[in-house]
Amino acid sequence: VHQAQAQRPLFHITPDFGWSNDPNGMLQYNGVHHVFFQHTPNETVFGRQTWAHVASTDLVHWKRLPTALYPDRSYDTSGVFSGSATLYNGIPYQLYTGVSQFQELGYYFQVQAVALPANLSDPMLVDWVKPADNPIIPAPPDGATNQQFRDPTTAFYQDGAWRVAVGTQLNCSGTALLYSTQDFQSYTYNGVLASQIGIEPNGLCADSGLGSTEKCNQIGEGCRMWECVDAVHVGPVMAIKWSDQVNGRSFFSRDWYVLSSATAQVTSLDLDGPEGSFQPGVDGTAFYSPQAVDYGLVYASKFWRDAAQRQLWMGWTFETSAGCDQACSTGTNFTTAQGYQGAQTLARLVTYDPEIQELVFYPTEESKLLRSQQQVSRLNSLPVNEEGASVLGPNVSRNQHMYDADVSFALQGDSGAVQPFSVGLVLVMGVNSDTDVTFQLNGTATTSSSGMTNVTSLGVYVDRRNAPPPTNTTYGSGFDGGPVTLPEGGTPGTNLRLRALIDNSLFEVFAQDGRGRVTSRAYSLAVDEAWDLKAYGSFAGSVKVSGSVWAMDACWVDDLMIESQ
Ligand code: DQQ
Repeated sequence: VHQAQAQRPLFHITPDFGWSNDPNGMLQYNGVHHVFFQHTPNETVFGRQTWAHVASTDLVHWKRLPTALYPDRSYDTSGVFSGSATLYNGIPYQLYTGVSQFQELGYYFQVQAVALPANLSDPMLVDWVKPADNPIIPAPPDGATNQQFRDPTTAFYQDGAWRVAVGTQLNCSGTALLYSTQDFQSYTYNGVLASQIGIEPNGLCADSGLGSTEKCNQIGEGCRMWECVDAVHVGPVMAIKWSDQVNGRSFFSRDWYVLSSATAQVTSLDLDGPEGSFQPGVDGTAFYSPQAVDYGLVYASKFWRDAAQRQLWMGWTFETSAGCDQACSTGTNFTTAQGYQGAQTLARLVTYDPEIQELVFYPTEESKLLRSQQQVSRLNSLPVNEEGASVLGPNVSRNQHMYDADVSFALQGDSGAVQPFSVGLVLVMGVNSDTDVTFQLNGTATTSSSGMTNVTSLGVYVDRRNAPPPTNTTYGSGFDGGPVTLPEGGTPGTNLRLRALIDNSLFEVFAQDGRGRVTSRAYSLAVDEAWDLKAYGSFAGSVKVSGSVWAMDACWVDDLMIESQ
């Protein structure tokens, strides 16, 4: 087994073989959760896209199903691109983007189409049909073109009609177009729902809290396209989310969102108003600064609701392996040996946190079902220092590097002192220490004898100094990370909490129950017994660690236990 294959993530959704990207069309139907994703089945680079299909009864154990959508119509012959599911009168409608004429035009000609289940009594929804009146939205409004017109959202009911947003480029700016429909067959253009203009008066780089200007400089100026837009209600707020494509390069960018309050949301869809578009703000406060959905390698994410009306979210986490300077869309020896590209994050629950006026994203409760019987260790007041202390018990099988580490750091120190601190987990990935990965929280704390009482700033950083075979080059220079907002004057005795879901080469790291999140990939030069996970802390005083670490199971199952309806 090639080292690349040995480090394939096993509890995240990946394709058996081939290229994968955006999650599509998620829905729960008759008790079964469905996830589709962009897939080129016959090669490990981006090609003629299909919709791959997996299903689950618990949102974490998945069964592979046959490809759901193929490029087999004149309007989608070059690929079936991203889209979203809506349950309307109990029927799942998959709105998606059909692309064609790639050979002739040199670009993907984009229209919006629909697919429906062939058999509504099949809980697996294996077969899909494309009605004869496709494409349902053949052309964008004036000013936009079929070259940049894609990724319809889940429909939401507002002001007496179903509304669907579609991403485009207008006046060189990323834009979400709004459509209404009464019957899911004919669609009326309503106007601009949201646009980069107005949301980023000072430019995204200035407002993003990206942490470093490095990526902003790479992005530079240039026309923008909003891919994979979403418009969702989360508790009292409405969120507009977009995937920011700059100069045709999706992959240096991130997924961003802005919020509006519930009252502003009604105005936002009052398209006869002077602006005629979404005005971000919370409780009357202008809230222009876009927030990152995840500070790591996540793109083209999507929100959906399950039958219990939970707001859920999942995103594509792409490769940065083996010398690729972006998502390896052209492939390398490494990605060929790996046999696949791209994975999906775990499903995350999305809530609105009024204290910090941000969305919080955290793995669903079901993620705990992946914890195996083997609880690797239960930590209680393990004192740690800058050297770090192993959090893995003595009898741990280290053949597979799949763990869920949920660890709290209690800072001890002088009463009232203001101190910089850093705490974290270090993943020692092999004998070559250059491949270590660090999950780290930094900040400043005012402490008392009872522990931390005030955190003024906090960051999550993943150090992914990558040295994958065969190039032996280092990918990335330091950190992916961003701020974790804690309110001024944190609760006395609050611990810093870090949860690291480690799946061979894929890491999802959460700080303070989802207020901060970073997803990253890294490969080890040597997959061997030297692997370890250590907690460390650097602080004037000391740090005590508590929590638990579990070994994790793989997500793949051959059969789903379906309760008869
Ligand atoms: N990927 C899809 C498009 C989308 C882009 C094609 C985002 O629909 O705009 O695979 O990664």
